[in-house]
Amino acid sequence: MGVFTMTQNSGPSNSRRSIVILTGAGISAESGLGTFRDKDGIWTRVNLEDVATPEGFARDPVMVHDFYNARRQNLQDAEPNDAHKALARLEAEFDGEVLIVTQNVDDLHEKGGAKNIIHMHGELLKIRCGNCGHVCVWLEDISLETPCPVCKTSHYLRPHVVWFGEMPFEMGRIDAALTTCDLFLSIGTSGNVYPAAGYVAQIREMGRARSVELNLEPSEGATMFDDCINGPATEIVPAFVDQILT
Ligand code: BJW
Repeated sequence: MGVFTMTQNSGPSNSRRSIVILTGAGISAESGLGTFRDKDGIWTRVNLEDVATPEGFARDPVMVHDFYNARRQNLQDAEPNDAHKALARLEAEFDGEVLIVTQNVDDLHEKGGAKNIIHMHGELLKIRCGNCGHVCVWLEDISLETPCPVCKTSHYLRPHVVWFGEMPFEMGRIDAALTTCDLFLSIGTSGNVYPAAGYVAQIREMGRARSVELNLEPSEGATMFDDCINGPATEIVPAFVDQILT
């Protein structure tokens, strides 16, 4: 069976085909950005309750700023890899809709040339003001004294990322895309964090789309997918995209 065989119940034959691609830290691993839960992952070095929860930020904002300042600087040296570029090529050349729903806070999909992207866990190169709500691109370090560029108040800036216990962004748009897609790909995510971890179950329940996991190794939910392809993203993603486009 081809990698993108429309199922019998996948909608009217003249409807435009649609692909939703969920990505996680594994797609950026070969660009030098750390994953979270692998043996040398970020959560083996820092306690996630300290740096990735609103409670941790309230307890020790300086530590949280230090953590994100370092990652913000590190990200600016990172380059997209062949997996990011292959997804951008898919978006440009596929005769239908391609939506990338990334859990990643990096900008490597954009740098790789993709355009239709939802950052459900936010963006590391943006900040948000807790006082006036202003969101903007920010490449420098932030401290408690850094004033908001709009309301000028200090002590309220935070990274524009989604911490545990906070609502991910654009949930309605993601749900709508999952409901109508014909192919669901999950790339480089361990399937530990909800709601993203539940998308494959939603896809299965609807019985409309084919689901494929592309990951270094089988994830927690691998058995939920119709197919699994294992290996480094820079190898398996370009090969898979080639198959779809031919
Ligand atoms: C390679 C590779 C290579 C390596 N090639 N592959 C049940 C339902 C709903 C919610 C919950 C629930 N149970 C619990 C919750 C709450 C919670 C949650 O999920 N907790 C779990 C720990 C159980 N979720 C939340 O709080 C979320 N909000 C929420 O649920 O709001 C309410 C709501 C309810 C119902 C519906 C809708 C909403 C918010 C979660 C926020 C997560 N934030 C973080 C930090 C972001 C900022 C930052 O970067 O610091 O997001 S945590 C971290 O994990 C980050 C990631 O996006 C996320 C996922 O990690 P990811 O990408 O999967 O990375 P890894 O490291 O886990 O996996 C990497 C994979 O790549 C591995 O499999 C490797 O093998 C592979 N790999 N190299 C290919 N070269």
